[in-house]
Amino acid sequence: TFGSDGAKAERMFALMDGFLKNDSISLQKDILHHVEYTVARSRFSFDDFEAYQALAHSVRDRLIERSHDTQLYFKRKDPKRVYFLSLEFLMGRSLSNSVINLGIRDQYADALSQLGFEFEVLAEQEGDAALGNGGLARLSACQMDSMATLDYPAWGYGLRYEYGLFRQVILDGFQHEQPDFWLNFGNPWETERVHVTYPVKFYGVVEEENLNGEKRNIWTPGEVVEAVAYDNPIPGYGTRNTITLRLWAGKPSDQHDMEAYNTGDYINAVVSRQKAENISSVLYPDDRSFQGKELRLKQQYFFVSASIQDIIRRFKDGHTNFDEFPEKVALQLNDTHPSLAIAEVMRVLVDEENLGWNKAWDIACKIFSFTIHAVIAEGLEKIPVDLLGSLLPRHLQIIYDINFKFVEELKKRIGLDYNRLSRMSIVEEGSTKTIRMANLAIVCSHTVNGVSNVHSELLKTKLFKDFYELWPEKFQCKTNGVTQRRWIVVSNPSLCALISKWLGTEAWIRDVDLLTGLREYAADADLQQEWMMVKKVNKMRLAEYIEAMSGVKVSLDAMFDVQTKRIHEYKRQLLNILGIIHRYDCIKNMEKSQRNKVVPRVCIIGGKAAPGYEIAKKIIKLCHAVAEKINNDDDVGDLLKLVFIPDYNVSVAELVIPGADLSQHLSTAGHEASGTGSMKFLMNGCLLLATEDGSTVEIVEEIGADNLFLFGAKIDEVPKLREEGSAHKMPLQCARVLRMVRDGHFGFKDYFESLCDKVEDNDFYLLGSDFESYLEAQAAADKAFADPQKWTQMSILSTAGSGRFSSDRTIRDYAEKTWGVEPCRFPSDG
Ligand code: GPW
Repeated sequence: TFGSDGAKAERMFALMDGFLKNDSISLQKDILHHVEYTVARSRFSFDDFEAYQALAHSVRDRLIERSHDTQLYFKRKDPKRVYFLSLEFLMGRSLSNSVINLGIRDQYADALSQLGFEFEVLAEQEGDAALGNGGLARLSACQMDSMATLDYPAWGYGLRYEYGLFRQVILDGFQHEQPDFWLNFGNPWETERVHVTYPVKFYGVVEEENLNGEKRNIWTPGEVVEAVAYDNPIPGYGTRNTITLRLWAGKPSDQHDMEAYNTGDYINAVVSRQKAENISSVLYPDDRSFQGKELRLKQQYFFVSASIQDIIRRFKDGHTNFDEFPEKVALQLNDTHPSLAIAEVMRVLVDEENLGWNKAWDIACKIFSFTIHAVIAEGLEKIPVDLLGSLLPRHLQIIYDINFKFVEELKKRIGLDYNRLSRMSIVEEGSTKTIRMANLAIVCSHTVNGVSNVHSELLKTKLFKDFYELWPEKFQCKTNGVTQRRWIVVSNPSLCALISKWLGTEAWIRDVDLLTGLREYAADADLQQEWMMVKKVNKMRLAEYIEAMSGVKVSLDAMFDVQTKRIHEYKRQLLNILGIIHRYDCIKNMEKSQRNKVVPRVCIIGGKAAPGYEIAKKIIKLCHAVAEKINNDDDVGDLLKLVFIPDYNVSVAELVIPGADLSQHLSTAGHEASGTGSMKFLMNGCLLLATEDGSTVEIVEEIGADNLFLFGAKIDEVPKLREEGSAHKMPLQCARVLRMVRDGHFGFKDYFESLCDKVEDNDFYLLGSDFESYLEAQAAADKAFADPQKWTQMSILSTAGSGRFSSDRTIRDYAEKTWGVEPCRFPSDG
C-alpha cells in the first residue's frame, strides 16, 4: 500500500489503469489462454460449454482486478461501510450482466466471433445461481447492483448453499422437485478465500466465572464449524467500483470434536466432522412459512457469526476504539432471518471485547437497521426457547437480558399495561415459549423500513402499532425497486437500443429518471412503430421458447398475458385460472360468427410451489388440466391458449418479461408487501392488470390509472368483505366455472375438490367477491389491445413512468436516510 503519503496515493489511484487490456485481440488471447490452462482443453478444439467457461474466466480476471482496486481504495479512504446481511440472493446468471457493467460486451462479442463463436449462444450455457426463493431474494440481488453502480462502500453477506432452490419438473401436470446442484461444473465467478475463515461455535454450556472480582460468562461450545469465505464480485455500471458478495460455506474444523479422536473412535470422528458441511448445503424452499427447524437456525447463526467476525476484523484493522464503530459500520438486516446478529454483536462486545453491557448496547443500537417484508403477523419468525437455548445458550441469555431491560424501560414509559407489555415482549409466553425475532430486531434497530408506502403504513397501524406508538421516529419507508441494468439492458437489448436512440443518450442506464423523456414521444407514430417491432421480436423469442418447452404453437398476434411469480393462495393464480375457464366457456358458447370479435390470448403462468404447500401444488395441476383441455379444443384454436412455463427462475424471467403484453398482479389487497415483478414488466412496456396493493398503488401515481387495468376490493374494504363471509353471494359466473371444475370437466375432480371448497366455503382470499370486477378489467384490456396505437402509447407511458421503481432510487434513499453512508468512487471514469 501507499503508506502515509496521501497525495501520492491519490495520484497513484488516478493513474491506475486496468492491467488487462480490453481490445478484441487481447480478449481473444485471454479466452484461448483459459481454454488451454484453466479449462484444460486444446485451444484448437473446444465446444460451446468450454468456450463459455474460458470466457467466464477471462471476465472474472477483470472483475478480480477491479475488486482489488476498489478494496484498496476503500481501505485508503476508510469510509463508513454498509453490510447487507441476507440469507437469500437470487443472482441468476452473471456473464452478460458483468460484461455490460464492465462496458466491454461489444469487444467480447467481436473477439468471440473471430474465434467462431457467438456471444449469445455462449451466454445460454450458464446456469442460474438460485440461492433464494422469490421477491425478497431477487431484491437483494438488484440492490447489490445498485450499491455497486452508485459507488457505495458496501458488502453483501450470505450463505453459499450447495443446493439452490429446487428445479421444478412437471410430470403429468404435477410439480416434482429436483435438487439444484448448481456447483457441479464449478463456479467460475467465485473465489475461495482459504485464508478468510472463522470458527463458529454451537451448543455447549455457559459458566459464570469470577475473574478478579468481575463476573464473566464463559461459553464452552460443544461443536465448532469453520466458515470459509467465497467472494463473488459485483461490478457497478459506468464505474470502476466492483464490490463483493461474500458467501460462507461450512468446513470441518480441527477443533470440531477433539474428544472423539482422543477416545480412539476414529471412524465416527471423521464422519461427524464431515457433517459440518451440511450447514450450508441446502436452501430452505418455503417462502415465508416458518418451521422452527434446528438446521435453519444453525444456518442463520453460522452466516451471522462469520459475517460479524469478518466485520469486526476489518474494523480493527485501523481502529482500536469501539466508540468509532458506529461511524464506520452500518448493518442492514434483510428481514428477521439475520437478526441473531444483534445478540452476536452483544456477545462479542460484552464477552470478548469486555466493553460492558451499557456501552455495547449503545453501540448495537446505532448500527442496526431492519427491513420487514412480511405483511401478516403469523408469518413472523419465532424461535422456540428450548431450541435456541440448546444451540446457542449464551445468545439466549443475552436475549433475555435485552428483553428484561427493554420491558423495564417500557414499564416506565407506558405503565403496567400487561396486555401491551406482553404483546411487545421479545419473549412470547405460551405452551411453547418463543423468541419473537421481529421484536428483537425492532428494539435494537435505529430504523425499521417497510417496502412500499402502503406496507409501511400497515406496519405502523397494524403489525407493529405498539412499537410505532413508542418510537414513531424509527419507522420509515423504502419502496422497493429493481435494476434497469438487468431488467432492460441485459434482458431486452432491442428496447434498450430504442430508448437510447429516442432519448439521444445512454445516460438513463445510470440515471433512470431520464426515462420520463419518452413521454413526449408517446404519441409519435414512428416511435410507436419501432416500439411495436421491438415487442414483436421479443414475443417471437418467447414463442419459440414456449414451443420448445410445451410443444404448444402460439400466435404472435395474440395478446401475451403473463402471470409469473411464486405460487401462493394470496397471489391468486387460481383467480387467473378461473378467469381463463370463464373465457373458454364464453368462446364455446358463442355463435361461430361472433368468434372473430374475440381478442386472441396466450395465457402464460409460471412459478414454483413450496414442496410442502399442497394447495399451491393443486393450483399448478389445475393449470395443466385446463391447458390440456383448451389447447386441444378445435373450436378454440388460436383464440385462447394456456401454457405453464416450468422452472421459472431469473433467466427464464429475462426471456418472459420482455415478451409480455399484459402482466397480472392479483394479490388480495393488503397481502403483497410490495411486489417487484410488476416493476420489471412495467419497465419493459408491459401493461399491468392489478389490484391496488403494495407498490401498485405507487405505480398508479406515476403512470396514471388510465394506463393500467385496476380491479378488485381495496385494502380497507377487505376486512368487511371477510366478515360478511359466505353471506355474500358467489357471482354466477364464478359459481359456474367452479361447477365445471367440480363436475370433472378437466378431470381429477376429487383432487380439485378442496380447491373449490376453499373458494366456496369461506373464500378468505375473496376470489368470489373480486370475480366480476376482475372480468371487467380483463374486458377493458381486450378492448385496449384491439387498438394497437392506443395500446402502444400506454406501453410507452409505462416504461416512461417506471423510473421511480429503480433500485437506484431505493438504495440512494437507504444510504442517505437509513445507513448514513456516502459514495466512495474509485478515481477513474469507469
Ligand atoms: F415472508 N417476500 C418474499 F414476508 O419474497 F418475509 N419472501 C418472504 O419470505 C417474504 C416476503 C416475507 C417478498 C414479498 O412477498 C413481496 O411483496 C416483496 O416485494 C418482496 O419480498 C421484496 O420486498
